[in-house]
Amino acid sequence: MSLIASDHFRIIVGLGKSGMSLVRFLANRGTSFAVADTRENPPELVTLRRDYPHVEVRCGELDVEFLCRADELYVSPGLALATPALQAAAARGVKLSGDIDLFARNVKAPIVAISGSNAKSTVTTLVGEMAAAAGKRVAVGGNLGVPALDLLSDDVELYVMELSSFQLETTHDLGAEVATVLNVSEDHMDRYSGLPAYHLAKHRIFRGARQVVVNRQDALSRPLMGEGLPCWTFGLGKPDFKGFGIREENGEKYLAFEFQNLMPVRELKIRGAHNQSNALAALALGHAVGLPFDAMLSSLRTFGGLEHRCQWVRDLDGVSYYNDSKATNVGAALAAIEGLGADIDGKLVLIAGGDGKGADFRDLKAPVAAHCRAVVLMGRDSGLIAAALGNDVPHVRAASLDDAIARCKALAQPGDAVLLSPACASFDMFKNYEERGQLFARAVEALA
Ligand code: UMA
Ligand code: ADP
Repeated sequence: MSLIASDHFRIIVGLGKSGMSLVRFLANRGTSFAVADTRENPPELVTLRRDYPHVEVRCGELDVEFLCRADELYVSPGLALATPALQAAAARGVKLSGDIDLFARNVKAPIVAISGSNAKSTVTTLVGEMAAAAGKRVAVGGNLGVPALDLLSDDVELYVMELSSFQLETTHDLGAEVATVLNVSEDHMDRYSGLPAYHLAKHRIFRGARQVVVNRQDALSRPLMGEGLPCWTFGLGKPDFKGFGIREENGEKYLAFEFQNLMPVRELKIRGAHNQSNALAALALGHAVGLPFDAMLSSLRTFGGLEHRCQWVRDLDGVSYYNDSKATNVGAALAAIEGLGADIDGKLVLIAGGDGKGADFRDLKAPVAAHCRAVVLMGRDSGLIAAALGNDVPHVRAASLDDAIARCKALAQPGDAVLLSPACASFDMFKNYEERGQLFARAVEALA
C-alpha cells in the first residue's frame, strides 16, 4: 500500500548545517516535517535528538516510499538532485526545493545575490562591510557562514547572500534586488555533466532579479535570461556608461565609475589584479542597492582580505610564504599564480594537489611555466596534475604537507614566494580547506 502524500508534510533531506536551519525554521512555524540523511550518523543528529526529540529521522539509504509521504522535499546542497531516490520521488509528483527557495519565499527585505566559481566569499564579505559602513542593518551569509534561514529577521534591511550552484539548483524564483555571477570556470565537475550544466545552475540566480551585475571580462557571467533589466558592469578595463573599471590619469590608476575616478588603486589593502576586479564588483553591487560611494570606499580602504585567500604567512631567508588554501579549483589557483607571480621579484614554488573533483588541469601548464621555479605535488590527484604540467617546470611528489613545505624550503631562492594554492579540494587529506590552511600556516611558522 502506498502512503498518501499530505499537503502539509515536508521532509528535510540532509542533516548538516543547512538541514538544521530548516529544522529550526519549520519547527518555529509549526509545519510538520521529518528528516532523512543517507549517512548513518549525520553531523547534527545529536542536536536534533536533543532539541527536537519528537521529529522522525531516517538515517541510511533513502527510502522512496518514505520520501513520497511529503509534498515537498528540502534537499541539502550537498546531495546531487540526480540521486535516484530523489528523482523517483520527483517523478511521483513530490516537489524538490531547498533552504534558499524557502528563504526567498519568506524574505521581506532586498537581497544582493552573489554567485560565481571564485571570489564569492570575498565579494560577499566586502558588500556586507560596505552596507554596514553605510549604516544599514545588514545580514550576510548563505553558502558562506550562517545558513540563509537563520538570517531571516524583521529587523534586517538588506541581505547579502553568497549562493553556490548546488543551492541554486533547488531555488525556483529568488527575486533578488540585484544578482551576479562573478565568473564561470570549471568546478564541481564530479557533480555536473560538464561546464554548460554548471553554468545553467549558476544562472538560476537571475530568476526574478530586478537588476543584474555583469563581468565585462567573462562572457559566461552575462544572464541567459532577464534581457532588458537594468545592468551594471565591472571589469579591469576603462568603464563606460553604467560601468565600473580602472582609469589611468597622470600615471596613477583609479577605481572608477563611468567617467569619474573614485579612489587610487594603491589605496586598496587587498592585492593583485583579481582583487581589483573583486573591489569593482562589490562597488557595482553596492551602487545598485543605493549604498553611498563614501561608505563603500572607506570599506575598501580597510578590508584586508579573508583568511586562506592568498594570505601572507611569513618571510624566511628572503622567501615569502602564502596560504591560498581556498583555491579549491583551477580558476582560483590561476588567479593566485598570475596575480602573485606578477607581483614578486623571483619565482613561485607552488604546492598543489588534492581532490581534483574531476577537473581538467591543462590550463595550469602555461601560467606555471611562466611563473614557477618548481611545483611540489601532494594528494590523490597529484599524478593527474603532473601529467597536465608536462616537463616545462620541475615537479616533485611529497608524501605529506610537512614534506611538501620542507621540499619548498629547499627549492626556493631569495626573492621567491612559496604558495599553497592547491587547485583541488582538501577532503582526501584534511577535514576541509581551513584545516589545510591552518596546518600549512602552523608548519611555516615553525620553520627554522
Ligand atoms: N551528505 C551525505 N548524505 C546526505 C547529506 C549530505 O552523504 O544525506 C554528504 C555529502 O557528501 C555532502 C556533505 O555531506 O557534500 C555535506 O552536506 P551537508 O548537508 O551536511 O552540508 P551542510 O552542512 O548543510 O553545508 C551546506 C553547504 N555544503 C555543501 O554545499 C557541500 C555549505 O557550503 C554551506 O555553508 C551550508 O550548507 C550552509 O548554507 C560549503 C561548501 O563546501 C561551505 N560549499 C561548496 C563550495 O563552496 O564550493 C558549494
Ligand atoms: P569563493 O567563495 O567563490 O570560493 P573566495 O573569495 O573564497 O571565493 O576566493 C576563493 C579563491 O579564489 C581564493 O583562492 C582566491 O585567491 C581566488 N580568487 C579571488 N578572487 C578571484 C577572482 N576575481 N578570479 C579568480 N579567482 C579569484
